Amino acid sequence: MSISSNVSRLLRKQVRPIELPKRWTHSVAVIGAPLSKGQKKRGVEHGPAAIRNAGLFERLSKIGCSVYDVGDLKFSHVPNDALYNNTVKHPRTVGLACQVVADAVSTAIGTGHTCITLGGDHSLALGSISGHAQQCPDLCVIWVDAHADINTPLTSKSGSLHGQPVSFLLRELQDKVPPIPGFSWTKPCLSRADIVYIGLRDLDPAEQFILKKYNITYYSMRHIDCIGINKVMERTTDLLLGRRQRPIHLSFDIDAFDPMLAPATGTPVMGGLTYREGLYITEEIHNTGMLSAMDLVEVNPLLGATSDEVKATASLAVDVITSCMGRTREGDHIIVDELPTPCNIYESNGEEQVRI
Ligand SMILES: [Mn+2]
Repeated sequence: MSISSNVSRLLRKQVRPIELPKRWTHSVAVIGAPLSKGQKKRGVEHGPAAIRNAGLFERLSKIGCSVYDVGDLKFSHVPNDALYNNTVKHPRTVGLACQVVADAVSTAIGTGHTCITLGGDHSLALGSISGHAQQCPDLCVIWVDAHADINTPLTSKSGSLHGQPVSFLLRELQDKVPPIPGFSWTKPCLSRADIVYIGLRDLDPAEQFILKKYNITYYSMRHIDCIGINKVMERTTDLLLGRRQRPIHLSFDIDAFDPMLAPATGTPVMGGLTYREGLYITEEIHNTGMLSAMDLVEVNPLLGATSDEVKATASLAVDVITSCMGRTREGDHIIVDELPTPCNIYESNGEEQVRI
C-alpha cells in the first residue's frame, strides 16, 4: 500500500469535537513527525507525544476545530548511512523521512485540511513545505526561529540537517546545493521573496552572507526590539500577501521563544520572543485567513531540567498551535446570541416589593 493511501485511510479516523460551538470550524489534520536524525540530541522524537499529551486535541476541539489524527509517521533508519562530504549526518535517513512527511502533508492538504505537523527536528520542514507546495505552488513561508536553518550542506559546520532545510527549498541557492544522497526527490519550491524570518538571533557567518546576498527578508530580535512585533507583522503580511492573497506555511521552531519559556529544546538561545510576542505573531497569521499548514518543531522532552520545564514547553507549543487556529487572548470567539434575562422576581413577589 502506498504512503498516500495509508495516510488517506488514517485521515478518515476523525476525532470528534468535544462540543460544537456555533462558529465557523477549521478542519485540521495533525501529523506526528518524530524525526530526530537531523540533529544530534536524543529525545526530540518524543516531541509529538509531548505536544499531544499537553492537551492539543482537547484544546483544538474546544475552539471548534474538527481534528483528524493522522498519527505518527514511521521513519526507517537507512543502514550504512555514511556522512556526506565528511560532514553531513544521516543524509539518506533524513532525506527519506522528509519524503514521507511531504507525502503525508500533500495528502492532508489535498483532502481539504489545514495541516499541522508536529516535530521532531526542523529538517522535517523540507518535507512539509515541499508537500504543501505540491498542492499550493504559490505558497509563502513565515519561518519563526532563533536560527535561519539556511546553511548549505557545504557551509554547515555541525553537519546537522536541521540547520539546512531552507537551502534545499530556495531556487536561488540551487547552484550552491550539491546533490546529496537521499535528497534526489527534492525540488526547490520557493523564491527569496516568498519567505520571511522572524526571531533570528544566532546566525552562522555563511547564513548571514546568504541572507544579505540574496536579499531575504528577516526580522531579528533586534528588529523586534526596534520597531515592535506589531510593525514586524504588518510588514511581513504586506510583503507576502500585499500583492496577492496566497496560502501561508508557518514553520515555528519552539526555540524562537526565550529559553525561560521554552527550556526543553535542543539549541536554546537567550533573548528570545516573549509569550506575548509569540502569540501576537500567531494571532496575526490567523487573522490573515490564509494559514494553510504549519510545523511546530524542536520540542525535546528529554532536555527539560524538570518535568515542569517539559510541561511548560509542550504547553507553550499547544498555545502557539491553538492561537494559529483561532484562539484569541480575549476569549474563544464562540458566538453568543443573547444574554440571559433575569426573571422579574419583584413583580411576582409582593413581599420583596414591600421591602423596597
Ligand atoms: Mn529551526
